[in-house]
Amino acid sequence: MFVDLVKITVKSGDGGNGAVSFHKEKYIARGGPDGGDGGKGGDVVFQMDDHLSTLSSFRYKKKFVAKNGQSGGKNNTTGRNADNIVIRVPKGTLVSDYKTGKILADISKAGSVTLLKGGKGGFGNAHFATSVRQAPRFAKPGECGLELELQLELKLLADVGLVGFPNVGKSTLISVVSEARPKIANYHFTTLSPILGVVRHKDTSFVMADIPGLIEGAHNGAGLGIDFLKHIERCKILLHVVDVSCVEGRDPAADFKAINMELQKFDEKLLHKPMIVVGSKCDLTSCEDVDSFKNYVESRGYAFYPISSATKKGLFELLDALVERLGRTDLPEGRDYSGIEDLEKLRKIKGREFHVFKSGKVYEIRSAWLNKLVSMLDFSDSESLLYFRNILEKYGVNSELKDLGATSGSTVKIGEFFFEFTE
Ligand SMILES: Nc1nc2c(ncn2[C@@H]2O[C@H](COP(=O)(O)OP(=O)(O)OP(=O)(O)O)[C@@H](O)[C@H]2O)c(=O)[nH]1
Ligand SMILES: [Mg+2]
Repeated sequence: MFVDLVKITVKSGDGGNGAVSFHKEKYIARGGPDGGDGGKGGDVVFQMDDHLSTLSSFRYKKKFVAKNGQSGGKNNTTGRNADNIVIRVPKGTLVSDYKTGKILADISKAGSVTLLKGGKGGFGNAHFATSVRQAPRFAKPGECGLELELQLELKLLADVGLVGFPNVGKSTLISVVSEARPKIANYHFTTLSPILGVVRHKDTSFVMADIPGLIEGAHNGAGLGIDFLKHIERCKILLHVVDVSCVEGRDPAADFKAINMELQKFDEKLLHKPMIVVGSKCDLTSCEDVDSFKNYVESRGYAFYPISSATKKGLFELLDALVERLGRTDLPEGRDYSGIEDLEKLRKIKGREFHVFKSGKVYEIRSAWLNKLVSMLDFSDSESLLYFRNILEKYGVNSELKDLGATSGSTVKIGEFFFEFTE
């Protein structure tokens, strides 16, 4: 089965927590703070893999979680950064945010794209030492990573895309000009999923995509419809194959018009792509029949090539024309995927997220990172307490508590920890 649309979940790693530790050495009574910083959480990275041609591996594995950074240690040892998680996808994969539909990355070039960064490690207590605070007993928790639902969509990246009605000879053509061996048969919808073939001509080569036949109403999902129209979007040139043999009793000009109409209804831009028209199965027809269609097509500004895949007539001229045309055609315009920067902002916001509720007389703060902080602090230590209060002030928790009606002396709960609010 050809899988070209999947939903997966990814999560970048949390940063490691900073450590609270004091230097210990024989004969030195009270050493200074030496708690190291936490390591960075792993990033979520996408990498193009030329050996993959479908997204089928994602039918079974759908969750990708990067590891968390290691906590800091004593003697100012920094925690180890976690390895990144690398997700391999075929060339032409578009990665988008499942919820917003926004495209985040277009994996079309060799190399990798860092989609989600891991959380930074928290500072160890050594970091908080000052001339007046020589023995801080607190450290900072690492930043949280971000979990996100993504949609992966594979859109073929081919130089030339074959379009046309079913049974007009698209697969036969790709089978005689490339090494691709698609199924060929005398019925409609023989080809059920796109197939790529590398065409070598003279001293150059290009990629041709055989796309399943289109029919009227394809833009609304008729036949194999929209599933494959979207692949056409990323081809440099369209090769419109029209059966001119008339053995099925079809009218080539009407067929040509109907397919163009489908392309246009799907996306106006498709019709502005360079298009070359091929009259196929010429071995089954007479020259006069081909001439009238040739005139029709040329009068509309398209180049026309009569061919027969059976006798190979006209193929050399067609390939010459494709190579020449490709030489002066750029790739379809690139996508804007500024979304990656937004994700970094989102990760920062989510990493410091909190919600405040009132239940009875108690004010409750729900927050993953504040829970983490509370579990790390020693509240019998006045400096730690001060640090905690500063954090509540700095990140706006205090003002939200006040908005809900908290006053000095009100009870506030974070996880299993209760404390008194001070304004
Ligand atoms: N005589 C002759 N028959 C051809 C030629 N090209 C293709 N055919 C025949 O036309 C029929 C359909 O060919 P395909 O290549 O499978 O057509 P297709 O356009 O890929 O069809 P779908 O996959 O259904 O969209 C087959 O029986 C081929 O043998 C040709 O140049 N000459
Ligand atoms: Mg076919």
